Amino acid sequence: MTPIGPTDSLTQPRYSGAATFARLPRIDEVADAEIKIVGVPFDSGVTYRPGARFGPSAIRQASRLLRPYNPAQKIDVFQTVQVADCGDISANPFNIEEAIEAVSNHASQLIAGNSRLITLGGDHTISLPLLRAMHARHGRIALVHFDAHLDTWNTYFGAPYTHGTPFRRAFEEGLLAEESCMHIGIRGPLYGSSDLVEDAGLGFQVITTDMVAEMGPKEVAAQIIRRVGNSPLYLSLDIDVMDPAFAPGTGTPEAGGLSSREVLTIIRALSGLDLVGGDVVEVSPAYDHAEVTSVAASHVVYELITLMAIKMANGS
Ligand SMILES: [Mn+2]
Repeated sequence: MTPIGPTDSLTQPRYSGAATFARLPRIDEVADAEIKIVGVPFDSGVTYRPGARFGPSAIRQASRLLRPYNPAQKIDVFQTVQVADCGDISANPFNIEEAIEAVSNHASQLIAGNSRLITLGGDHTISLPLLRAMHARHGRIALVHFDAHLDTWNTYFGAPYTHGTPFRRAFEEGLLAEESCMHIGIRGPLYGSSDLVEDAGLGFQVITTDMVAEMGPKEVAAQIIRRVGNSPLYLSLDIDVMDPAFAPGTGTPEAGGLSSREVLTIIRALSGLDLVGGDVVEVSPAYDHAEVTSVAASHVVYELITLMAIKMANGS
């Protein structure tokens, strides 16, 4: 069956109509979708600037400009597999435990068949419940985490579930294929050198922003491919992995980051990996200018969809 693609922007102007991701159909407009997009407007786990609850709607708005054919990957993404927008998960802003429960339950329903899921955040707290859902469906997950920050801290003000702690909890809960996990783009000041020691104890390999600059995006991708192998892969991207010049609209910016081009080049080079899920988090539109950040985020999502479409087109 031919997938139902996005609204044709040559017959209906792309700035009109409902703001689904990339003008794709809603999930209730298709029989089922092989790739599902869902938003989690939640930012009650942030430690500094708030506002990522408005990330999903900003990314969808910026995604109006995406077109169906990806020339870098030579694929008409939305004609290859059915992609649909599943709207937003309702997450309680006043109760983090209840919110993450809702996210994992809803995400589990979305991936119950053979669907792959990409989530628009929201702050980084949401990656924990998303990994819980992925683990329940696929077993231990290889996590490739693009971020300026490790996000493996233990607690903030005694709170275990925050945007700086999701991957410590995921490790403790046994969700991760530790030998396959990586952080990409780490930089900026830490609380102490113990942060890195503790993180290494969880099994992560770190490729810092400086290392990306030295080895180049293609070699970074090659190292990711070697480490992930055939494991089911979850790619979590905090938009602050990009320099504030490319992504000012975020909660905890760090100078000296990756360019959007470097990030997109790395991701494009990952085709062949079994990407079962991903998220793009920490877009905080109130700190954005001219949609710079949400445009970058929408392109990351587009490249993740493309990776999934390529893998599914090749029969898996
Ligand atoms: Mn983060």
